[in-house]
Amino acid sequence: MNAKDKIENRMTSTQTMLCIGLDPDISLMPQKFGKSRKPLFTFCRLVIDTTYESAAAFKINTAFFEKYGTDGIGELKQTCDYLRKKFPTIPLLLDAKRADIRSTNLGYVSFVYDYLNADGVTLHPYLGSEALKPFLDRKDKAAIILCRTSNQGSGEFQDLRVKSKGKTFPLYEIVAQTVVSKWNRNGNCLLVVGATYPSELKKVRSIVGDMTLLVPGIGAQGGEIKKVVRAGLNSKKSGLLINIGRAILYKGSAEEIGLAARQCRAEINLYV
Ligand code: OMP
Repeated sequence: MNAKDKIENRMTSTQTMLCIGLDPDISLMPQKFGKSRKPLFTFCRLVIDTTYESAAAFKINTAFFEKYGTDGIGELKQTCDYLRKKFPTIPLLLDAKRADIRSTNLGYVSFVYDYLNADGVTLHPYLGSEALKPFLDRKDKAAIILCRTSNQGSGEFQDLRVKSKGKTFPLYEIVAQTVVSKWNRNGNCLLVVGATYPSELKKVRSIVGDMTLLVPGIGAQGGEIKKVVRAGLNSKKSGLLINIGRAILYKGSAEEIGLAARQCRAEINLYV
């Protein structure tokens, strides 16, 4: 099954649009994890085991593992293997924000898809589709392309007005238009739009039809579930992977983490 179908199946079969962000930060975890031999893996395993019922997908951010060099990469691999083995029907998305020239991308593709066995990866659009071909050609995987990011300064480039066919549009709209009309030939593209920009999310939805959007920025970054769901649902009352990391991960005990995930999922469904 390809990644797009896997994501849609999971969302439909479990009635959830919650994506759990696995961003293991030792300074925010209960102290006992810091003393463990494999703190990142041990913490992620606990989060996976306590939240999987609420999860439409897990998004693993590699930065939190890369920070620890070879040990961190080992724990990243272990976390991916654990997820694939124990919950094979739950999509595993990698947040690594990759993109380079085409030949270099082949290395990234091997790391992400052959070594880690992920279902999709986040990508920068800046180098264009010619460079991203090794990702876009993978019909079985999801190419998750940054469109309008959640950070405060995202407008510096993404709001720049660009002329296209006699009209001007902000750059993020050009990205959305281009991805939906040209890059998505294999039906394997998703776009990233920050929860902190609900008006822009609404605009992107009007451009891309039913394409699934990955929406990070709820909670710790100030985004609100209600605004995201109202602005971003597609015509099937679906099409959102609402990513939440810190606002679930660092709630305390395993029970509290599980409860936080269930509450987020319920809040999302309240507005559908
Ligand atoms: P929390 O703010 O803790 O929920 O985590 C957000 C996660 O989403 C982090 O892993 C970010 O790197 C990621 N993210 C954003 O916060 N904003 C974006 O615009 C894009 C991403 C991403 O690509 O996932």
